[in-house]
Amino acid sequence: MPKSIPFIKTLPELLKALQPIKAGDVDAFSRILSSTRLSRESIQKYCFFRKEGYTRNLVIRTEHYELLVLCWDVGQYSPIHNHQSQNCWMYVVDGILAETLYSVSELVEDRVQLKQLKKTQSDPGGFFYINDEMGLHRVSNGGTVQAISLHLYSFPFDTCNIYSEDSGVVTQRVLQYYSVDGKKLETVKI
Ligand code: 2CO
Ligand code: FE2
Repeated sequence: MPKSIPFIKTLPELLKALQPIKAGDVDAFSRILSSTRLSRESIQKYCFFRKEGYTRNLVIRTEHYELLVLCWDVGQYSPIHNHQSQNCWMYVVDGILAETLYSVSELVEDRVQLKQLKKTQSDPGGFFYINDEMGLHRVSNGGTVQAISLHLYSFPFDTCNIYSEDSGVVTQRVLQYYSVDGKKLETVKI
């Protein structure tokens, strides 16, 4: 029987559980994220919204992983993107978020073909896992209230590929933090 752990309800508990885990231990990260039950209040310090798009707010970054709070206003969504061969877990703290999963063909003359595989909606407490072998995804807030999610990436990564659904053109995006440790950065670009 796999060892079960009690629910993690506060951010300090979550940080303590993550602290010894090394990149590559996918099971351990999955067990921790699936046992997490954080309220919006417990991560309020990291919540920033802006009208131009979702925000990425860094909680902690180590050599093995990074933990972010992402804030999605009503109607906001990510581009279709990959995860640079890293593991990605996403836990919904508040609101409702949808994940649309795509398969991608080989690159031919700088273009790919995308195929929508499925769309899954998640309430608070729900979580998704993805890596590049599973496909690409788009995350969207199609609900009527703000949404907040917790994202764990292992290893951390600073760029990803984004894919145009219409043309299949692939470009690289530099990923930016909107805030670090609860403080908005002055240097944020779109
Ligand atoms: N990967 C996207 C980002 O870090 C968010 S979608 O969930 O993984 O901006
Ligand atoms: Fe993602």
